[in-house]
Amino acid sequence: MTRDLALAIPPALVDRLRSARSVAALTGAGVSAESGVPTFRDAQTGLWAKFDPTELATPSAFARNPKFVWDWYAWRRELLAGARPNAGHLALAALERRVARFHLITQNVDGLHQAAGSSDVIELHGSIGRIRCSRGCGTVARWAVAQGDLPPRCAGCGAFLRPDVVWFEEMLPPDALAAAEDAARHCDVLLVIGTAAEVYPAAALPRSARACGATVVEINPQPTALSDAVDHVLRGPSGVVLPALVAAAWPATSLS
Ligand code: BV8
Ligand code: ZN
Repeated sequence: MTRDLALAIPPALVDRLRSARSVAALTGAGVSAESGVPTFRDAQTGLWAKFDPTELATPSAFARNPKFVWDWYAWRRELLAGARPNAGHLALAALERRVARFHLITQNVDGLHQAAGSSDVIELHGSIGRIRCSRGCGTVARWAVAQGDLPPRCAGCGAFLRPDVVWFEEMLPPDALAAAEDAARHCDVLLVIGTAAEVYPAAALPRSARACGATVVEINPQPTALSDAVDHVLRGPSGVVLPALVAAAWPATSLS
């Protein structure tokens, strides 16, 4: 599979990647699918099957029922507890070691890029591994399984603690968004991996990169809202395509 896939990668793309001084990657839920982490569009299971994630991940859902939303994130954390970085995550960590300037921009809150060895990952939508004060008094901490009434209270001001993620209708962290926009505008190649490209402002990054002259590559087994606005489409699972792409550009690269 990988060998004939390596063949299927356009030589022009391999040359462009190998000669690139600055490479960026934008990832979505699909890059973690092969680690057993359900994507946002995969049907939720169990208690959550009836709920649309985009309705649960909102300030109004938390205001309406803080414990319900807290439990949803606790459930996702349990799912994540057994998840390990897959070959796609590892290939991106190897790519970082191969190019002069590399920026990894993720919409994922699962921390699997960091677990794969990628450094200074730009977390556009926060991390499920952290909690913070819902009133914003400044308290931020590592997630810990909490006893007693849920959600636990902030030691600083007594407000509820919440996951340190960006909910719909909430602004992204300004420094992360600025770093992502800068990386997109100054890269030679942008890899767009495992995202349906429907959530903004993240979904606007590929078009601004292309408008600034970058070669934009979509890696996704399915067509997306972006497919007709990129230079190359590699249709396949990222855990297979990314190792093949890195191996095609740098044959001697160890991916582990
Ligand atoms: C904001 C954290 C200002 C929480 C998340 C412009 C136009 C339209 C709407 C808007 C707009 N600007 C703003 C909006 C509103 C909204 C938005 O974009 N809505 C969408 C739904 C239309 N944006 C916001 O609210 C943002 N904030 O704009 O603030 C504001 C303020 C008030 C009012 C308005 C605006 C905040 C957005 C961030 C929300 N938080 N996550 C949590 O995780 O719990 S978003 C969350 O959903 C993820 O982080 C990710 O961004 C998104 C899921 O998308 P994907 O990652 O693409 O995943 P998905 O499941 O959809 O698709 C998976 C893909 O993988 C598929 O393509 C599949 O084919 C592929 N795949 C599957 N297997 C594999 C694979 N690929 C490769 N390999 C495989 N093996
Ligand atoms: Zn507080």
